[in-house]
Amino acid sequence: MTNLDQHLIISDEVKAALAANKPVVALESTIISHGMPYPRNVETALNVERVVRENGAIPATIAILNGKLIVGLSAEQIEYLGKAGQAVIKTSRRDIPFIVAGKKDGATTVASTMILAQMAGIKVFATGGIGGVHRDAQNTMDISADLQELANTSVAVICAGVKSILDIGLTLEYLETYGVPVIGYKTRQMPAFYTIESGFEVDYKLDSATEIAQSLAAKWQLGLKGGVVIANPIPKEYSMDAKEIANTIDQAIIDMQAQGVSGKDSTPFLLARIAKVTEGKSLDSNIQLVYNNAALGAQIAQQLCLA
Ligand code: PSU
Ligand code: MN
Repeated sequence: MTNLDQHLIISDEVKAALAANKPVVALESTIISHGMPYPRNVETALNVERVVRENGAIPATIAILNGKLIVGLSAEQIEYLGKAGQAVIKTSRRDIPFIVAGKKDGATTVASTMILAQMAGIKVFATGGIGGVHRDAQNTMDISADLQELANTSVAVICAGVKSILDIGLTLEYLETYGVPVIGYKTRQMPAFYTIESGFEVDYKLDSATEIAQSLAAKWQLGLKGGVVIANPIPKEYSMDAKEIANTIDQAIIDMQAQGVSGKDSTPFLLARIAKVTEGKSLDSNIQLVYNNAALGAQIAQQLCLA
């Protein structure tokens, strides 16, 4: 057994798919434990897997359980994580060694899901939103480790853009500095998660999964390592009113500061607060955009197998 093999468990289904060059889509688990309340988180996670299958790929939900890096969770394991919720440790790159050595449970963020996906040989990962440069980062230095992972780890991440709990402009600048391409799927604008438009432009507008897969293949064939952000706007029928969500987010950030919440607790706090204030409307939108990303992820993964 290699050093890695003693820690990494890939489900039989995912292993067989990868060996046969069949499309696989990685899915994260912090969105389950910290991003949504139980039981809708579990229901959503299982539906996301179904959407990936319906679109022709094999889902691989990723987490750390009892210190093992698991790629391809079972439905029971998803239920367990969803029920445990915030009791499970939100695990980014720097947390991984402690969760493994301590045989603990860890919900993987975008950053750590990318790391585990790469270990398993998965190149496409679908989620809701990525972390980024937080508002007021010039004072707090709060910049998600997701961005450094995108700079270094060769996995494509399909998301609905960047939520305006973050500074969207600074997040795009950071990605540019680190050479991370940002593709808009059928759009020239960086979407803002709950809404289709943010006022910021993306680098490239591509209109098909085939073109996106060809660009990914070209990047990695050239040895240009690192991730790619594929920004897929929320479907119009589920998008929220831009003013309403902007006001809600502004107020949520004020509440967060008043309560002294910071660091890795910021994102989960803001997501829960926004869902509460919008009476679940934001949660409905959030769930729908994840399904939309899962479908596109599966299509890109398929095309990448052919590229
Ligand atoms: N954004 C969302 N939903 C989420 C997250 C971000 O809309 O669930 C989670 C993801 O797992 C992401 C993490 O990787 O939060 C970023 O946290 P931080 O900003 O602490 O790096
Ligand atoms: Mn942070």
